[in-house]
Amino acid sequence: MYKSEYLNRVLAEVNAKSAGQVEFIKAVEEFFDSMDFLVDKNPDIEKYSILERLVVPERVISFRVPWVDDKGVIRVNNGWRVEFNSAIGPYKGGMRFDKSVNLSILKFLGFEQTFKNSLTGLPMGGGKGGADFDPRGKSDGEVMRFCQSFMAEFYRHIGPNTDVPAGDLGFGAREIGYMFGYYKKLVNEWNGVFTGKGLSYGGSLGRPEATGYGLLYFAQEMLHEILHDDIKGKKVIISGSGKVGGMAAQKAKELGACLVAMSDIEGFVYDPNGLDVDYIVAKAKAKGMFSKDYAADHKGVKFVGDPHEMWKTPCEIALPCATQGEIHLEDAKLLKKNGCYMLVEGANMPCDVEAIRYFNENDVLFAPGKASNAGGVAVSGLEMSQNAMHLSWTFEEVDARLKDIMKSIFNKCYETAKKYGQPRNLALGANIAGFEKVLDAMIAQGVC
Ligand code: 2IT
Repeated sequence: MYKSEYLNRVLAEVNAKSAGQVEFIKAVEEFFDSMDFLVDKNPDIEKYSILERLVVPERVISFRVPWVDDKGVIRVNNGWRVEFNSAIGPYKGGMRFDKSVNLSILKFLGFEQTFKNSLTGLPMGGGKGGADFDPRGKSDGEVMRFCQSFMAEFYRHIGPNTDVPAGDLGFGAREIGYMFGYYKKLVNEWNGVFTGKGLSYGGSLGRPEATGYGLLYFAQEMLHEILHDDIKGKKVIISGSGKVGGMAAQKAKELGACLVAMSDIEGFVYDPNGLDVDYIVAKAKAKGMFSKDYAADHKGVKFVGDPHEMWKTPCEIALPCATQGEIHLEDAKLLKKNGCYMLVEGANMPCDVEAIRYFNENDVLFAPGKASNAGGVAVSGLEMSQNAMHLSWTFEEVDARLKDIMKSIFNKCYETAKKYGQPRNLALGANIAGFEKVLDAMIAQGVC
């Protein structure tokens, strides 16, 4: 229950109209926690029915993706693109290929993306898409045929000024390449319709590193500006062996942090003296996982065959970088009990709304993914600029811009949180600061 009757009414509508969409409803609830500080102060929000409009995607595209596997069997998956909000720029956001993908998850991700993209300061709206297709264990030929079948429908909905997809879980350089190639063939035009492209065809240096590096730049800002401390020597734990986790581990090491535990889908490894980050990054890149090999190759390291158990590990800073719903209230309590005083989300909503409330009430400094993992989409925005200008920047130039953007996102969140009398509540700061620009744009553009 919110203080504001308006919020209670809109949430009831969301519950009724999006019944069963658990992830999406949770994302709206978390966002409304922050809106409760704002809606009474700004009557325009209710007057223009902004929240009623904001919780309904502008467009949802849902389609059949038939493809032929290596044995000649015809297979069918579901494909989607949720074009959530284009008030401040073309729809922008990643594509997820995973068995778990459904409309609820894509709506939650597209909703979050709208505020994340706004926080970057770049002109990008929010969108997200994908398929309930698992590329793991599929041959390159199968993945290519799937991507081409997907694009045979998808091409008509996207474009460099309309909707610009990128990667997410299960959707990396290979998938982007196949999709981009087929798009180009269908529309007979070379343009920057995807970001995260390979370097040989318009990709940006620094894009693969951007989310993980940006996460650490954001964490450093939190430490410097709020806790008057530094990450050097801090005991850090990271979940997830994908690009975000790997690049976060690499930057954490470079900044002098001590990575004591890290997980993949098979389990986690723990060494209070610090893990070998180079080994982990190389192994994860080659195989997608590392923990079992790490334990076999390093004497005295502890291996546990359940990644979720890692949240019981003592640490100072936790960086969940795997996926949504990794950290529940009980995990949050254990983290706090075992010394964790700062949690920075690398994934999208790895923490449940109850866990976030607990952190904020119990002195664990928390940063929401829509702010702290925005480095990925920020560098996607820089890739769009480079494509539009027909030039490419150096890694150093992109990295310097990324650092500036992460600093500026942190400042917006922190200043907004202070303005609302909740200086340590960066989730509040991120939600309100991300929302305000979208609000202005929606009011200015009338009822559409
Ligand atoms: O969640 C995210 O921000 C992404 N998957 C990246 C989106 C993008 O357009 O680069």
